[in-house]
This record gives sequence, structure tokens and C-alpha cells, in this order.
Amino acid sequence: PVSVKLENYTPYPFAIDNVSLDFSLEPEATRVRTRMQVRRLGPGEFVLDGVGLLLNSIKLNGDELSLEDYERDDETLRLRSVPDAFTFETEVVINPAANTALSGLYISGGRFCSQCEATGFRHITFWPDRPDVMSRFHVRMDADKARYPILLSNGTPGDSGDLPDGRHYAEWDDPHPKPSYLFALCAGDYDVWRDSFTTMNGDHVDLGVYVDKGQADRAQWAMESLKASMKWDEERFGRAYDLGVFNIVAVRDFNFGAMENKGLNIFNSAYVLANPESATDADFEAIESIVGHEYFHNWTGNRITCRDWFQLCLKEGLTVFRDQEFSSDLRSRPVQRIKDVMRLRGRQFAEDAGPLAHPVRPQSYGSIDNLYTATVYEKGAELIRALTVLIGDEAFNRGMQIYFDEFDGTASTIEDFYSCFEKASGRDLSQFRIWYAQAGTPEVTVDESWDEKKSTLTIKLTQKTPATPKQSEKKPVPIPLRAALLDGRGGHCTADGWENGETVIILDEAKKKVEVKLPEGAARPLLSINREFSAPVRIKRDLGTAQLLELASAETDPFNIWDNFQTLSKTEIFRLLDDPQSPPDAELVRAIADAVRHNESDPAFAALLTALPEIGELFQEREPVDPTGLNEARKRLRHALAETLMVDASRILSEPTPTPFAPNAEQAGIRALRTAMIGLTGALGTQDAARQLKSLFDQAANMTEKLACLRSLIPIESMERDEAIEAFYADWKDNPLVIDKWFAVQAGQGKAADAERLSQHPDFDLSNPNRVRSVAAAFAMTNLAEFHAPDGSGHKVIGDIIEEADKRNPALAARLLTSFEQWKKLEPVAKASAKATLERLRDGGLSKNAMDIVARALD
Ligand code: DPP
Ligand code: ZN
Repeated sequence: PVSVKLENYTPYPFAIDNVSLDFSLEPEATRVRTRMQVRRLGPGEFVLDGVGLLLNSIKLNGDELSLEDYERDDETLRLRSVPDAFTFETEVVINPAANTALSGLYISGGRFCSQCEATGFRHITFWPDRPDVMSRFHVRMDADKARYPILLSNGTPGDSGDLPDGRHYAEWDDPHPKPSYLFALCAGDYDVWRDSFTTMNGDHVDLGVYVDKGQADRAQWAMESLKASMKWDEERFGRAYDLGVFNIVAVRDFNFGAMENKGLNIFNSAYVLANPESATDADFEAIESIVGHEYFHNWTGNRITCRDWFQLCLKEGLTVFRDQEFSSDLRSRPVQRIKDVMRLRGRQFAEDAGPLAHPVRPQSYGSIDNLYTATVYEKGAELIRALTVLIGDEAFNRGMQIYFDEFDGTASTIEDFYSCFEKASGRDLSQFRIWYAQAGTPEVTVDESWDEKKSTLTIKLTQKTPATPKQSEKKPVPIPLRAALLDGRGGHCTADGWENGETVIILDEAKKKVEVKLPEGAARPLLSINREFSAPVRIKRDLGTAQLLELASAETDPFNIWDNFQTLSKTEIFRLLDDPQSPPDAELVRAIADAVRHNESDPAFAALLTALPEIGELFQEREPVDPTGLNEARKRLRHALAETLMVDASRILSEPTPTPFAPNAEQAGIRALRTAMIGLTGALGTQDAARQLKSLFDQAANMTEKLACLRSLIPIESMERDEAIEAFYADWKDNPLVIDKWFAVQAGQGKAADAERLSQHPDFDLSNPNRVRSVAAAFAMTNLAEFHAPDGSGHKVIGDIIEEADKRNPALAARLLTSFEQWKKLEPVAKASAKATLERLRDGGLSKNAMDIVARALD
């Protein structure tokens, strides 16, 4: 496959200061007239991107061009010679109704909507479809007034009015120059939840959340989240909104979670619609963070955008960091940190350890749609966080202000961004930038020794980044490790250079020795390292169970308390895997249970303590890996924990759930512990547990607990399970977002046969990404033991879904294919089946996006 290379970047030789777009909207034949003011910046041909466009007319300075004046192929339009300044006009016709790839202009639920990142705009009109060409957009559209009463685009509304034949028109103006990937258009009939916001500069902003008819009340939480985001960005980063209008439109068919189009964010309805009856706490939390994320893009992404797609992490990593901080400030910082790290380890570490590994800023890519990865997003965010630890919050905040001041209105690079922090901190950050160029998760070994006589603790650190595809040699990176000396009584030991017993150790070479001198006669301190997960690395320490338990009880950092139990549980699961006859370690089980009880006053944290490492994470520690065996071993440990906590579970679940329902962190924490107890009840696996869960299911007053009961019931073969599955469907069959959950819990907890049955269900819909993911991603990405079952049944059902999905929606299919990323680590039987499935897909013919993943996976 051809790949695009960073080293081949050249600036576009023309500026297009202004563009007018004129849409005459019809589902099957929308006419698009484009008129642009072009000015030459340097030598080069005038080349525009354009795919699947029916060309009606093409004019230069008002004169229609003839066939000799330009060249056209499937992807571009090329003019042989153009003057230094000119007006260029095209008229094309497109067919939104036939657009099943959901990139460009398409129809969802009978309404027009668009998705242009990364390369959707070329499906709408001819344009240099690259982020470094920034223009002021003026949009006019006309449409049938009865079917499409609301017409939206970027910026603020201008003229509007009626036209003959029942049509009407509207104009929109966006004064901020932007790249084409931020263009948006929506047209249809919606209900709107309106509100307003006054910025710190005193400017009034009209806010609207546009949703399906009859659902305006389900947009309230998104609106609250939007106002909270606007306020937070002012307070934390001094950034105010810059237009009089900000709109969000919810659409049911959407490839991404949401899209930050200037002034007109378009959202997957899963991240907009919520009410207490139909949404879980996880939904409310996700809406809050995604609304925040897209809003924060206004400064990090829109006003300062990316020079080219290699710089994607410039906007995504940074904006994920910003949304994580937003959630931490609104909710619990330690709980947020743990959740973010769970996601990082589960998805990004896995990606980094497999055939799809790539640097946060890659040197080349085959298909840009496949670069929207956990590495670019999550590791990209971790690098910003590590930077804050390395240079300190104050220098970081100053650097951000320099960035906003110096690069506003530009299309920038990672180098530009880092130059601001070099200025702010007075440090050379060139070594830090190696993080961006190197794939793979660094492994840090920590070895300590204590010299009683000298009262000195010697810490020996080493780092090593494993080889990744096409990158075998790795350099040391600067790894900022927050550390503390624990006294074992809930406090810290003092030592030279360790203020309050804490410091940041920068491991910037392959090896480093740190000597810590304690006061004479001091007792041996315990070392707490990588506190708050200050660097995205794997820590290897040679500590036994007893030492880890001691460390866990001495810890003062909530993240590390949780993480010590994760390490202990991992070790124990592998021991159980190797020794299937041996019972789970009673001391460990007791210690986890005690920690849960001890933290009941912080129920969200206590709930996380009950969560054992997921199979996807355990996968990374062994090769070859036997997912079925791992799952059994994990279940045995979980069963023992459930038995030990059953008295507590009964007590916690017999208390009333908070009413009236509020989606705040406090109530969500209480429900999180309740659902953790529901999960443990299910882990008992008995008919008695099924009866208990069914009765909790029947009484559940909110979706969080109802869904938790259903999830826990699925693996227990029983009448209660079957009744719950049926009752849930009957209650919610008219709410597609809730039915997505119904599909997802069954696929996530069931067997390949269940995934197969669900994919044949009348409500399964290959043209809706949420529904496809609710079966295929829920099964292949969260139910790894069944997906990688040695008989190949899991691979087959997912392979079949991907093959069908790819014919309509390549971006979706490619994303689902990444579920195979760990196939090389599998035990030989499942490995052969995964390989055969990938080869079958490859040989059957795939889209370019899907082929890019399969080729790399098989390489
Ligand atoms: N840029 C979007 C987001 O991550 C994805 N299209 O916010
Ligand atoms: Zn983003």
C-alpha cells in the first residue's frame, strides 16, 4: 500500500482567503457551488482534492474552462496554469443518500449532516483538503422548508427567508479562518434545548442542542456540560468562546464519538441524549467529558490547528489532557486518574505491544482514518501530563499561554508547541520529543537496597523500550517519576532533597542510581514510585506478595494503593493459571476486601478496588497467552473475592439507592459501589445469585443498576436471566441507545453463538455504527476469552460482520479489525484461527482502510 510520509510535507502553494459555498439540498442530488478567492504563495500547480463528485461547471475568473484546461482523476483536479490571483468556481452534484461511509455529506434519520475530518470535505466539493489551508467560509443553503425547517452551518447566522416551491434558504458566516475538516452542515427537523452563556469578556453566546423530535429534555445534561466546559476553559486556561452562537447537533449514525466543527459540533447521539431513566452514570460522565473535549478543541484544534495529519496528537493528545483535567476538577481526581490509566493500559499499551504499534507522531501512514488511535489520543495525553511533571505546573501553564499567543490562527506542529515550553521553562526539551517519535511502552525496573549503617536508600533504575514494527533501536526518553518515602504509618520520611518526603526522579538515561540519605538511625523507608502514574511506563519491581501488601498499606497515593492491588491480583491470576488446582490466596483476598471496606466512605474508589485487571491487560504479560485459561483463573479469584465480600454486598445493596436521581459524582460514586456489589453477586454464579439479581433488576430505580444486574445475569444460565433479557427489550425497544446497551451486554458477556444470534437479530443494523459496535466491538474488544476461543467461532462471527460492514463503511470496519491486534500472542490453536480469518478477509477483497489494518496486522 502507498503511504504518506511526514518528510515529504510541502506547503500548499496557494492561499484561499475566502470561500463561498452554496448548497441546494436534495437527498439524492445536492448541488454544491463553490467560489474561492485564490492567491499564489509560491511555485506549484493548482491541485484540488475531489472524490465522487459529478462536475457540472468549472470557471476561472468567470470563464468556463474547457477539457484541455484541466486534468481530472478519481481523486484530484489539476489546473495546468493559473494566474497569481484569481476567482475559481465549481458546480458539482453529490448524492448524500447513497453515502454509507458517513464521510462527507450524508443522511441520518432523514436529515442532512456532515463529517469532514479527516478527508470528508473532498466528497462535498473540490478543495485542497488539507488542514494547513485555512479560509473564511460563507455558506448559503436552500432546501424544502417542510422537510428541513432548520438549516445550520458554522459561525453565526446571516440572511434567511422563503423561496418559491416550498423551499427556503439560510446563510451562515464564520469569521475565523478554518481548515475544511472543520466545515459542518446540518439540515432537518429537530427539537432544540436552548440556553445562553456570558463569557468572561461579557459577550453573550446563544447555545443550542439539536436532537430528535420529542427528545429536547434529554439534551439538558449535554447543555449543562457545555456551560461547565465554557466556564472551566476560562478559569483554567483563560480561554473564552469567540462567536455569538454555539450549537450541538445529535445524530444517530456517526463514525466517531463527536466532532468539533467550528461553532457547530456534531455528536453521536450516544454522547448527547440522557435522562435518569435511560442513561447510566457512565453515560452521563461520557457526555460531560466529550462535550468538554469537543468544546476545548475550539482553542486546541480549531484556532490553532494541525499543519498536517502527522501532527494529529497536537490537537488530540492535548485536548484529551484538557478533558481529563476538566473531569478531574468536576469529579474526583484520583478516581478519574485510575479510570484514565485503566483505559490507557487496556487499549493503548495493547496497541503499543502489537503489530499496529506506532509513535504518537508517526513518520508515515497508509490511511489517515486509521490514525485516530489510542496511541495518538491517550498516549498523546499522557505525554502532556508527563511534561507537566517534568517542567512543573507553573512553567506548563506559562507555556500554554505562549502557545495561545504565538500560534493563534495558525496550522502548527509539535515542534512549535514544544518551543513554547522551552521558552517557559528555559529547558531544552529535544530529548522529551523522542517520546513522540518512538513507539512502544518503556519498561522501568526499580531495584532498591538499604544500607542500615549509612541510613541510605539506593534506588537503581533502568529503562528499556521494546522493539516495535520497523523500529528496533530505541533511545532512552526522559521519564518523570513522582516518588515518595513512606514511613509505614501513613506518613512520609524526610530526607535530603525530598520535601515532605516526596520528589520527582527524572530517569533520562538507560540507567540511573539515586542515593537517598536519611537521618541517622532512621528505619528503612518504603519507596512509592510513579505516583499518580506520572509517566506512561510499565514499572517492574521484584517485590513479593508480603512486601506489596506492606507497601499497599503504607501508601499515601490513592492511585498507587489501587495499583498495588492490581499488581498483586495480576501475579495471583497468573499463579492460578499455572496451578489450576490451587485455591486463591486467602490473605490477598482478605486484604482486597479489607481495603474495599476501609474505603467505603469514598465509594467510587472502593468500587475500583473490586475491579480485577481485565483480560486485555493480562494478555500483555504472557506469550503465548491462553485467554480461556486466563479467564478461568481470573474468575476463580473474583469468585473468592465475591464470597468474602458477600455480607458487605448484602448490606450495601439493602440500603436504598439515592433519590431523586442526580448524575453528580457523589451519587454516581454510591451507585458505583452498589453496581460493584451487583457484579460480585453475579460472580458467585449460583441460581440463588440469579434470583437475587433478578429481584434487584426488577426493583432497580435507575439504568446504572438495572444494566449492572442484566450484565451480571447473562453468564448465569437461568430462567431469571432469560426473563430479564426479554423484559429489558420489551421495556426499551423504542429507544435505540438503550437497545445498543442490550446488545452490548449480551455480546460482552456471552459466547460466540450469542454474538452470532445478535448479528441476525431484526434490530441489528449494518448501516448504524453504534449498533454494529454494540455487537462486534462489545464482543471482540471486551470479551477476549470468547473472541479468541480456540475453536475459531469468535473469529468467524466477527470476521463475517467486518466483511459486510466494510462494503458500506470502511472506517468502521477498519476500527473493528483492530480487535485482532494481539493475535500473534495467542496460543497456537487460536493464533492459527486468527491468522486464517485475517487472510480470508484480505483475500476476499477489502477497502483501503481495512486493508491497511490487515496488512500491518499480518506483516
Ligand atoms: N476530532 C474528533 C475528536 O476526537 C474526532 N473526529 O474530537
Ligand atoms: Zn478530539
